[in-house]
Amino acid sequence: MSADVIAPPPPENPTEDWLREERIPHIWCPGCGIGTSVNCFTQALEESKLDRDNVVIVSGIGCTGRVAGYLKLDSFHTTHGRPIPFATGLKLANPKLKVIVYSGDGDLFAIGGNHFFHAARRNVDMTVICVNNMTYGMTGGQVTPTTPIGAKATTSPFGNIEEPFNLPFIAHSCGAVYVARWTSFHVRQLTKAIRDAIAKPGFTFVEVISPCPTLFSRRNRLGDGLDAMKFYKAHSEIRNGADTREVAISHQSKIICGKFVDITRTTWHDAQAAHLHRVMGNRFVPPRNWEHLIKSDPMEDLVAETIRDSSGDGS
Ligand SMILES: Cc1ncc(C[n+]2csc(CCOP(=O)(O)OP(=O)(O)O)c2C)c(N)n1
Ligand code: SF4
Ligand SMILES: [Mg+2]
Repeated sequence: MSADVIAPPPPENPTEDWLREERIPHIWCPGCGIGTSVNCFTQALEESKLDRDNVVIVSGIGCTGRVAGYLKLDSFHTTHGRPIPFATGLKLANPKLKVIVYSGDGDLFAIGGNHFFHAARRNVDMTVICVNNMTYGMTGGQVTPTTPIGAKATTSPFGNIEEPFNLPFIAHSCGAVYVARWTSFHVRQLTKAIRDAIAKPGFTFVEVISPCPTLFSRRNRLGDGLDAMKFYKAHSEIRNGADTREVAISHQSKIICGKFVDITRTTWHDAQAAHLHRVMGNRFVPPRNWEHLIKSDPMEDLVAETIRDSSGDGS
């Protein structure tokens, strides 16, 4: 090329605006599904048209836990297993925030399992995105609570014998108001699911079945990231509204995907406000930014009355 020919600028990455580019290149291996999920996430945020000053992302520890650090949002890379209580604290301190937890199957359902159950039970208003690669990727490929029976891991070289969790069933039975599962092959559906989950008040959950080619796939002789995409394409069945008891995943078996749960239940904040108003009457002062929370509240009249009453002279 002659010296006076100017090369065209590289094409803009559609997610550029959401990434802390100074932190790129990222740590994820070639063919890993985490990056694909982030692409869907940033697309969902773009489509959601949220005020990004009010969006926070919280991750735990793991390869997936690194997501928070790459996003140009108020982001928190917390300790292993603790993103949900951290996120709950953020939401309590400022109910106006849109709080999103983004972490791995090990982080959210092994060490962090207890927190997941109770945040869902309480219907704390947050979205939890779990990248389920069925292994502890970051620490070398050990068994997690989602590793299928028969799959090999560093801690089960002859194959896992422990019954894995069925994550949509757990989320549903603990009280989540929105539950969906897609694979990292289903990018459009995953993007829409994340968008819908973020838009819905209450505890919402999106599971992303994702390959870990370096540790899980290699040890189980499942090929590379592209082989995983071919597998997801050939072996996924979309069944919206499926009974969550029937969507468990076995080793290299069919993966049932779709939106399984979409219900309405009073959120923790709304229940708390209504209750305190009942008990304390006009002495109850609603939290800061309360108006934002009551928009889709099933007890809207009661809470609106709370605000009206407490904005009076307090007598
Ligand atoms: C208290 C504590 N125990 C153990 C660890 C080690 N550790 C770091 S990441 C991780 C597993 C993460 O697995 P997962 O959440 O599935 O994320 P992935 O790497 O697969 O994306 C473990 C056990 C730790 N950092 N802190
Ligand atoms: S070790 Fe596995 S989960 Fe971690 S970045 Fe590599 S492929 Fe992804
Ligand atoms: Mg994992």
